[in-house]
Amino acid sequence: MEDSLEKIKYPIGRFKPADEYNPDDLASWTGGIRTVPLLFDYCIENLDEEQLNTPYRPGGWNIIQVVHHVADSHMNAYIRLKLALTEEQPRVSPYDENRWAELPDVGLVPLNVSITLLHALHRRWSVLLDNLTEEDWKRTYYHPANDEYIPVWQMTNQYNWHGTHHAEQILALRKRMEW
Ligand code: NI
Repeated sequence: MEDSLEKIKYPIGRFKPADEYNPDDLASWTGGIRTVPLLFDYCIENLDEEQLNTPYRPGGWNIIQVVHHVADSHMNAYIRLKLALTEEQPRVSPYDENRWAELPDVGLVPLNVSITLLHALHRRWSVLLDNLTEEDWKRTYYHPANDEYIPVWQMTNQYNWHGTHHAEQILALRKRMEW
């Protein structure tokens, strides 16, 4: 049976935010942020240029765009985290992820560069998360798109999901294509 579009777009399901958290959750989410670059190494192993240029779904981003998108998204997340930790409820800037994915760097820079970027970025990100105080986890930033105050614990929950979500899109494509 063919996978539904919903299943192809959301192989691990849509993000369901946790209502609350405990220290084990924080350790688990931080662990996911620490290790997801390794999952991307695995996702792209031995793919050739044509495979990398294949959309993960009809009309969707190709694998190269997916990986550069994760780097774009997670750079924004890291900046938001640092703003939340150093300012009082800072207003963060939304960005147009689809237009970002069409900018020239995405077409011109090999995706290995963004994989390397993810390894470096997630190293800094997870070390920072490993060293937060109980108070730090409750700090927030203001996201104008949904008029929401997002606490640091919740963004960590969300970005842990986000990395795996995109990696699994690639792995599911490989499985369907028998690559
Ligand atoms: Ni995304």
